[in-house]
Amino acid sequence: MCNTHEHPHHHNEQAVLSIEQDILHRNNLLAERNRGYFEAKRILALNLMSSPGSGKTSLLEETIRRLNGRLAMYVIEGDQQTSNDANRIAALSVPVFQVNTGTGCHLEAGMINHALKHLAPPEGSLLFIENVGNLICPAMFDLGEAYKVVVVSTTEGDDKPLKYPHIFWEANVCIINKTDLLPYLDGAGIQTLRENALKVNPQLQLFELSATKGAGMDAWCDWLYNISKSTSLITSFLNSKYDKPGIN
Ligand SMILES: Nc1nc2c(ncn2[C@@H]2O[C@H](COP(=O)(O)OP(=O)(O)O)[C@@H](O)[C@H]2O)c(=O)[nH]1
Ligand SMILES: [Mg+2]
Repeated sequence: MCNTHEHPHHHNEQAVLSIEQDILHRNNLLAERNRGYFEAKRILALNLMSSPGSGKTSLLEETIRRLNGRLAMYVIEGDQQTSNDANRIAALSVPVFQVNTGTGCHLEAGMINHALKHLAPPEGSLLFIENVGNLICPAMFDLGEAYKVVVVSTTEGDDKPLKYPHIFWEANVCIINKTDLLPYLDGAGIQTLRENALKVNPQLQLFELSATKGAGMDAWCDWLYNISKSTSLITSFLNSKYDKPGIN
């Protein structure tokens, strides 16, 4: 029995593997196009990823309130269905484009490419991409962003970085949200969650905050403001070097 099944099985596995490779390869090519667009226009793009309900949209709302008038901000929202999150962002008068992925569990570079044509963020702006709520699939798809930000909330349990390490490996920044709920939770508090995240990826830049109550938001907004400004300044310095007469 086993022998007769072995052969066709083998072929199926190869077919699945090569389709997966094709999808990821195509995604990577499109992600590079997005990256080139961001670099040319000195746009800082951040990809926010988390489980559903960790507080990505709340974090964006509070960040926008605090940085409004200081940075030009644009948002791409990803969800399987509804425009609920886009409506929350639009209420703050920030340009937003909603992508609905239907049965899809993550955003892909081609969707960002499409959204960019509608949003047309100007030179030097800050672009937030809120990914579909999911700790697994979004980690595999490069969107051309400069930073991947993983949001994890205190109520999710402190072992999540160990159970879903891939997204924590891929991320540059980890935000631990809902610190205001710590007094109501059993367990070791925030320390184990912090340690587990750093165990998986010691390079993670960590922020601990409460998006709805405001604690810790200043450090995150200051960091964001500084990298956004330095992205536009560094690139403009490089551009100006190449713009100089006599350098071809
Ligand atoms: N207590 C508390 N609740 C929060 C915080 N951030 C978000 N929430 C709540 O968590 C729920 C999900 O938030 P949302 O921003 O929609 O999460 P998303 O699915 O990751 O975009 C909402 O009821 C928010 O009000 C926080 O820092 N503290
Ligand atoms: Mg959301």
